[in-house]
Amino acid sequence: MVISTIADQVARQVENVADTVSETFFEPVIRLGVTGLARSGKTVFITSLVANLLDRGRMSGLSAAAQGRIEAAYLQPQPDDTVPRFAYEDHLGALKASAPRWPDSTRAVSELRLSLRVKPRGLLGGLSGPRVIHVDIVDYPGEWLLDLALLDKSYADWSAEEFVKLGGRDEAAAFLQEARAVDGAAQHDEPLAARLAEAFTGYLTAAREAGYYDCAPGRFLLPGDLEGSPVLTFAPLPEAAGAGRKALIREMERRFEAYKAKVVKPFFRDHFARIDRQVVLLDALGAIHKGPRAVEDMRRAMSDILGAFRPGRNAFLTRLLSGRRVEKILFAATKADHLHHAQHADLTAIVEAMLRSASDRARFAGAETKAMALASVRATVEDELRHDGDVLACVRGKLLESGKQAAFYPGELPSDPSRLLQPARDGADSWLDGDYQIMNFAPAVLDLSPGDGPPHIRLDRAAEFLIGDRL
Ligand SMILES: Nc1nc2c(ncn2[C@@H]2O[C@H](COP(=O)(O)OP(=O)(O)OP(=O)(O)O)[C@@H](O)[C@H]2O)c(=O)[nH]1
Ligand SMILES: [Mg+2]
Repeated sequence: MVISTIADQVARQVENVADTVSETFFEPVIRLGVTGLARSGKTVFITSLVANLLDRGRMSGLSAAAQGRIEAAYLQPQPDDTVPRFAYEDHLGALKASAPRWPDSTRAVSELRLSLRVKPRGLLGGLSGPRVIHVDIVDYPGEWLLDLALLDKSYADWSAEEFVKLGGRDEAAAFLQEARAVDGAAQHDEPLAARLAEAFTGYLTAAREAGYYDCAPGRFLLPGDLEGSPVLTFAPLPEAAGAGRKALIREMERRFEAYKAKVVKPFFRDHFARIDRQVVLLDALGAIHKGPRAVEDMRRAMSDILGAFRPGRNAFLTRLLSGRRVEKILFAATKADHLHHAQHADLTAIVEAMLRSASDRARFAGAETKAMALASVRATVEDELRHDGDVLACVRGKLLESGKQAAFYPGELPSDPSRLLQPARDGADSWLDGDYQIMNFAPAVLDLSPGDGPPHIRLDRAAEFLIGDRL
């Protein structure tokens, strides 16, 4: 028994060493994290990125592809046996169907290994043979990153902050009423705890719907297989003087701590700490459509996310990373195919301005960062619309809801981003200058020539920034 355990351990160590040796000396691995809040476009991004790296006809912005140095690209079994595989074939299948669909929503972490056989650049290319570089793509919900802030807080601090924040939000009225009526010092009662957690989850869901991004704890919105478990059955409560060991508030506190220890920390340890490059996807057009508050919230979420990547911000994380750090972070506004290309520069400028102010706020000095606007899968074509004697540069596509073809002009984005960001910061209720529309387009039928991946906008540039220097 003992001997077999030891043998097992030795075998495992040998395996680990073997992994490390092959990775360091022969086959470098890039771990690319892909995150973003729900519906920001993570699944479509990964699916199209992989399809376009397998068939590189539309990847001229990726220099290794343009120089013909990528000899082969193929999918391989991923290194982590316990992480669900990213269902690439299913997602691509949905996009490629004769009646194309967007892939289903995904609610947890998943992973895919894409391996590239690359000829080294320059002189070396002629001397040494090609190398294999593995790109491990890890898809995880952005909501989980925002939980990092919870690690620094006690239950009492967190509750107090939540009550201040929720006080200003209509979506929280029902929960606040219920929570304030509760005596936290009374003995713990499971049905009551469950009711409070449910009301709190109801608030989080409504808040997210309304455009708030600071909806932690993230797993309340994406519970997965933790649904109904005690780590997700708690809520903030007002301070309760004289609460004994068996009081409701003590049990809530214990569960809050369990959430930190058993949900938040393992995610950072097992996934986050191993990432080399990161792309954060933002549905910036969606936020602009929702209004100034959503834009301001997105800016804050960006700085919270950046904060997570700043070494030294959090004691737990600093210990965990021990000198390792993410080298590059791309903030990408997705779904740019909702805009005519004449407006892309304005969208990029808005995300750039948000990133600048987020870096100031997070006092970020770490990874190289970049902002850009892209479309993972282009669902529209460009068109012109005549309106009151003007010609509007717009896009045309098939509407998701009705299946009808329609031309669409979302509104004129200002070329000076502060015209959006300033009112957002000042807490304006609506945009003064105009209204911004959004429409959901169905994916277009993909009629691909051999060697071409799905049509996209600037996905090749995103790949160049994220992995180009390592190829
Ligand atoms: N027009 C257009 N729509 C897109 C694009 N990418 C995503 N979308 C839309 O955004 C929706 C969400 O995209 P997903 O890739 O599923 O987003 P996600 O972040 O994986 O969402 P969850 O898994 O629910 O968190 C899709 O169903 C599409 O409607 C794009 O490049 N162009
Ligand atoms: Mg998804």
